[in-house]
Amino acid sequence: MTFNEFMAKVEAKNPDQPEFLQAVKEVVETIWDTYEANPRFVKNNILERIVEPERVIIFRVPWMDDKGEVHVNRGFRVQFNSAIGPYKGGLRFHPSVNLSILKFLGFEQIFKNSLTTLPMGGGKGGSDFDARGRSDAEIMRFCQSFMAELYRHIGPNIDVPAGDIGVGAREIGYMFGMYKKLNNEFTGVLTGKGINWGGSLIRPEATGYGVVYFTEEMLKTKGTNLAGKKVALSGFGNVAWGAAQKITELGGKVVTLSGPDGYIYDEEGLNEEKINYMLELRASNNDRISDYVERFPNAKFYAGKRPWEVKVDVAIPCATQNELHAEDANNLLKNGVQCVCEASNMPCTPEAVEIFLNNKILFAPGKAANAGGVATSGLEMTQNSMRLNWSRDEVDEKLHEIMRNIHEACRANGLQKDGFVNYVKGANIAGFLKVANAMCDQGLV
Ligand code: 2IT
Repeated sequence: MTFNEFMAKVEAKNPDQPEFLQAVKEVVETIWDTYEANPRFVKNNILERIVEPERVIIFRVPWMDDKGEVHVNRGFRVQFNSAIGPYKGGLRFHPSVNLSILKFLGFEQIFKNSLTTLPMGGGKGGSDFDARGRSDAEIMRFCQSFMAELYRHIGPNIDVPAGDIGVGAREIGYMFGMYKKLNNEFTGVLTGKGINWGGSLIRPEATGYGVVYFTEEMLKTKGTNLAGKKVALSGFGNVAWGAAQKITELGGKVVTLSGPDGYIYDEEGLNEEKINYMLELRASNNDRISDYVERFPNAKFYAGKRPWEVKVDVAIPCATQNELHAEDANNLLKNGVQCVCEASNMPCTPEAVEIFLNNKILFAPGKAANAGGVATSGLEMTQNSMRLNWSRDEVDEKLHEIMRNIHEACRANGLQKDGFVNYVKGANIAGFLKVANAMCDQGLV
């Protein structure tokens, strides 16, 4: 079978899933030669097996709003691959959620989790629930109803969900409470838990910190670092918050944030007060970055625009999939960007990725650069199993070490003859090999 024949088959099976097909194409394109060169993989038909989720659960989530009106959302859990550990991956609550998006995220999660070196399979789930304007009581009732079905499909050795867009400590708390009530069991079934009930220090910061550790490793290969560099971030949620903290701590200057309504440019750069304000903005449930300029009037708001038109040294997309297009990639390059590090999952379109790779700048794919979040979830699972808690420094040191190792695995597998490192290829090959070998070892299941 050729690569094109393979893709045609996957497309015919999943015609209505553009994000999933985009994620599959990127991975399979870059591992194709490695796959073909390994007769064991071909004989076991690993590729056709790896693009099919082991199981997909779709369920009804009924809930009542504060006025007594009944609403219905759709709930999902994609249990994609358990070759190297229990299914692991976040839950996303956002009106855009559908099966294509959760299959793309679940598929990416397989390779990301493999890269962390921890024993975690790949999964993802969520719902098309829209939290905008909802009260705390409504969010609690929704989370409880969601867990009233999900609980029968998950467990600390089966499937361990966590947060993603729209799911933070508050939602994890309500879901954990409901799981505990239904199962009468206190276990590490979710990660991202509160610090007093099984959570890990550093987990809230981990995705952003990890992205910055990875960025520093990339810059180091060019003999430089973040100190004094201007950085554009998109989004204003958990990932951007953690990244902004660590960049600022290392002497970099974060000059942009964004929301669905546009972006803000803050020439002075973010500081502790502004970074704390991001939490306030998120808790307000209104998704408006324009509020930032009311609080900090020296910043400017650009309605309906993306932050990639600003002149920066480093760009770190932290919002969502396909948020950085070919036109943005060209703008960034024209303005002399040296490094683009994906912090959200698949933020750059395939055309944008191609432009960065052709121009041979430092470019890191999300499944490598943002793996610090799920890696620290893995460390939370370890602490739960041991029934003890590590200190902040212990967790941070382990996270840092994991990110250095992921960078090295990408470099080793992505190094080209001319010395350029294709981190996309490196991440996909390194992540794939471990899972593919485990699948072969375990027979046809
Ligand atoms: O995309 C991701 O890696 C996450 N949302 C975190 C998943 C996790 O299980 O911590």
